[in-house]
Amino acid sequence: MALKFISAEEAASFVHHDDNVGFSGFTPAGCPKAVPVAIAKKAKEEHAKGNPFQIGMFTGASTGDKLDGELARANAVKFRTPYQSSKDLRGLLNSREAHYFDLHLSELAQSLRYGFLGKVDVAIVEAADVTEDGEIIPTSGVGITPTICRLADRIIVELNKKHPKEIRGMHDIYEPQDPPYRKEIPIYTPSDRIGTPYVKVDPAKIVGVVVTEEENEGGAFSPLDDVTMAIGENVANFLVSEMAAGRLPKEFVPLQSGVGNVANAVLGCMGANPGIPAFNVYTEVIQDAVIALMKEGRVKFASGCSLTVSNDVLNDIYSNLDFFKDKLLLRPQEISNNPEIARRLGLVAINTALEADIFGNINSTHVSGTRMMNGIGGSGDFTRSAMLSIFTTPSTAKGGKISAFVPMVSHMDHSEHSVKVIITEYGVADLRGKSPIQRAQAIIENCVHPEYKALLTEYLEMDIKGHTPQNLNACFAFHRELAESGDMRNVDWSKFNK
Ligand code: 0RQ
Repeated sequence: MALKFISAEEAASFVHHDDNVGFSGFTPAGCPKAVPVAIAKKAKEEHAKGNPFQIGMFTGASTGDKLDGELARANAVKFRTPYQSSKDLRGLLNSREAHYFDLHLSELAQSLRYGFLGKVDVAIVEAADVTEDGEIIPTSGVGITPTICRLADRIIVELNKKHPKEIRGMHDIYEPQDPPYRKEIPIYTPSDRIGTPYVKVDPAKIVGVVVTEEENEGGAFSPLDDVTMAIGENVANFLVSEMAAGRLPKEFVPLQSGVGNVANAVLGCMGANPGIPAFNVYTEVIQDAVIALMKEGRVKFASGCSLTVSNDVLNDIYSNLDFFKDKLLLRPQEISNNPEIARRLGLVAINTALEADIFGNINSTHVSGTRMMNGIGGSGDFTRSAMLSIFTTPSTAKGGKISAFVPMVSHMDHSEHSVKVIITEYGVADLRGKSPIQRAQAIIENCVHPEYKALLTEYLEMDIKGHTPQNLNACFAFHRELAESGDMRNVDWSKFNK
C-alpha cells in the first residue's frame, strides 16, 4: 500500500477536538515534534473562532517543548498521563485547567489495552523508517508506541531524517499477552531479544507520513557540583562495600538509574570506581554517562526505553553504529520498566526523592504536598521490585531553607516497605532490617544536613508512644514553617502541644 506524504498541517486535520491522542517517545527522545506544533496552532485558531479544541494525551513519559510545551501554551490539553516535566504544562496541571493522572510508567500500555483510560483515536509516532507494509522503526525513544499504534484508528508517522535508517536492529519490540493468557516475559539477561526490530502496524491505518528533519530536544547536563559529586561517590562506595560484604554478587547486578544530574553523576562515579566491575544497565533512560562508560569498556551493555542523551552524544552514537549496535537495545516501557524483570534480574535501582521522612517514606512528586513537580515516572516500577532500592537527594533545597528530611512526608510515593537505602552528600542510611525508630536514628545521623539534626532529634524525643513515634500535631511543622516564614530552620517545637 503506497504511503501518503502530507504536511504537518494536513496531519493536524486528522486530530479533532476531544480526541485521545497517543504519542511515541520517552522523555524528549523519540517524540514527534512537527505535528504537535501544528496541532497547537490549530487549537489556537479554533479557540480564536470561539470553538473548543482540547485533546487527551497519552505519552511515554516527559516529552519535548514542541509537544507538551506547545500544547500546554495553546491550552489544548483535556487530560494528560503519565510523567511530564514541562514548566508550562506543570502550570496548567497545578491550576487544574488540565487534568493529570500520574501512573507507573510500566502500567500505561496495559491500562490502555484493558480499556481503563478510554479509546486511543490517533497515534502520532516519530520514525527513522516506515515501509509500505507497515513496519515502523522508532527513533531514539520507544515509550508506548506498539500499543498506541495497535489501538488507534488513525496513525500519523513523523519520518525524521535526523535518525538514520540504519538504526534498524537497535529496538526490540514486544507486547505481552493480556491476562489470563500472559506468560513470563523471557528476558534473563539485559541483552536478551524477545521481539521484532520494528513496530508492525496495519498499513491501512497510516493516514499520512510527515517528513521532518528536526533535532532531538535533548537537554544538556549541568556541570557537576560538590553536592552531586559527593552523592555519586557515596553511592559508588556503598555498592563497593556491599560487594565486599557479599550482599552483591562479585559479577555485580544490572543497574537502573533515574533521570537528571544526580543520576548522571552516580553513573560517572560508579564507572570511575575501580572496586566496581564493568557492569550492565537495565533501565528506562540511557543518559550521557552510560555512553561515555561504554566507550571506556566500563558499561558492557545497556537496555533501556530511550537514548536521553545530548545531541552531540546522539550524533556520536549514529556515527559509530558498528560499535554501539550490539551494546544498546531500546524496548517499550512496558518491558524496560517491567517489575517481573526488575525482580528477576535483581536490579540495583537508584531514584530521586524530593523529600523523605525520617522513617523512610519518600515523596518524589508533590512540592509541599500539593504542587505536582513531574510525576512518579518509573521510580515505583523499579523501587518495589529491585534487589536493592536506593533513593538519593541533596540534604537541603533552596539554599538550606528546605530540609529534604521532614518528620512526615507531605505526600507519599514510595513507602518505608520498599525503600532500602537513602543517600545524600553527607552519607548513607541503610534502612534494611531496622525498626522505625532505628531508621530515624540512621537517617538523622548519616543523611540529614547538620543544621537540621538537632530539630529532628528533638522531634523524636517528644515522648510519643507507639511503634512509629509521629506527633500528629507537629508532623507537618516543617511545611507550615516554610509556608509562614519561608525557612524550615525556624521551627520552634515549643509552639506545639507535646
Ligand atoms: O528547584 O529547579 O527551582 O532549582 O526541585 O531539584 O535537586 O535539581 O533535582 O532535577 O533531579 O529533580 C525528584 C523532581 C528531582 C526528579 C525530582 C526543588 C529544587 C529544584 C529540582 P529549581 P534538583 P532533579 C525517573 C524516575 C521522579 C521520580 C523518579 C523527579 C527542583 O528527579 O521528578 O526518580 N523524580 N523517577 O530546589 C521544594 C523540596 C525540594 C524542592 C528539591 N523538598 N521542596 N522544592 N526541590 N527538593 C523519571 C522517569 O521515569 C522518566
